[in-house]
Amino acid sequence: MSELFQMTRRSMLAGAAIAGALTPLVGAVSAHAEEAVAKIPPVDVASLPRVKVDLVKPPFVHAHTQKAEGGPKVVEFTLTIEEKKIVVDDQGTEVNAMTFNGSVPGPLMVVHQDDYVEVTLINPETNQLQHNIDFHSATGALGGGALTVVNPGESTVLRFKATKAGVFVYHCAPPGMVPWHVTSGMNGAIMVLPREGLTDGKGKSIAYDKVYYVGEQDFYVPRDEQGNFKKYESAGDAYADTLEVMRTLTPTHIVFNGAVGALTGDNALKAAVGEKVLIVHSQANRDTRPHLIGGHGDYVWATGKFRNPPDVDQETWFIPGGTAGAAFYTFEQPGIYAYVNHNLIEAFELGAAAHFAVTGDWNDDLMTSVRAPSGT
Ligand SMILES: [Cu+2]
Repeated sequence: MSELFQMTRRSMLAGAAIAGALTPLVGAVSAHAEEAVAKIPPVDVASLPRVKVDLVKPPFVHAHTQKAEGGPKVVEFTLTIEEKKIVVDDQGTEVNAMTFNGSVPGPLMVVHQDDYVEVTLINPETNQLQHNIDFHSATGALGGGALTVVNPGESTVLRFKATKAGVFVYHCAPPGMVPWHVTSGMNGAIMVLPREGLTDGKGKSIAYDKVYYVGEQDFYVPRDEQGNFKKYESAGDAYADTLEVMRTLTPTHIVFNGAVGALTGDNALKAAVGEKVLIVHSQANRDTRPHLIGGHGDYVWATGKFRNPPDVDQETWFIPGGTAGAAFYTFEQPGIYAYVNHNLIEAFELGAAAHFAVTGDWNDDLMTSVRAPSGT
């Protein structure tokens, strides 16, 4: 424990140093902002309507409209940081996770372009570590990371304008400890929809019937001399050993939504033939290459940014680490589909796989068993 507190204190000191180093930057930004204000009429944020959103646990996504109704709004979210043990496979392997709102990944937030995102970040005093949040969708101050460092018992409110449409990662980025927090589960995504909703890149609207959020996570669990995964009382106790495994760049687990099997079998994602499904997929740390076995990506924004026309009819798409991507597909056949990271070792040996369970009528025209497997 004393080691943990020393570490926390060290990270606090590092935080103070970074905050100090940033002061001139923030000042410079303010000076530029004043120039910009002279050219662009300022938005009176206080006069904008406010909407409070209750976030839901992935793979589900809170209710939202795909086309914006009215003008820009201030959209309020609350993220409570939870340090907790989670089990990441069916052997009972534990990770001393760090989470936004208790889940890995954190919840998907949805707003429209030019809305203001107002996030209350709470670090309860029951936690032991310092945290913050860096939004890849935000502009300035390390994505908000420099303005949101909270110690246990503190909270903060950050507001940023969602200027760019797309799906974007957010993650914790505490001074000196960024990769440890990110690979302990502290990441999620935000979807900034174009105000007119999604289009095929040629002006045709493509509304989805359902949206699912898949957060891919690499874990680095230390082993004992016998090769068994070790357990620790707290994240702080696990830190030194975990860092050693992290530095090998070889994850012990690569999973969707926090655990092997979190989205398979009884937990399969549900759809029906004819349903248009948007899959938002984030990976805050490593590259990934989603593939829907037996299906396709009809429209794919692999790097997730909606001002680019989507790629069409994709088999596998590449999402670089630190990015969220989006794929839109209309299911055409019933059955169980595996949705995997098509590094198949990562999918089948390390856990990066989900299932879609699709109901509906089989289309013989698309596929028929002409002769079932049999002896010759
Ligand atoms: Cu953190």
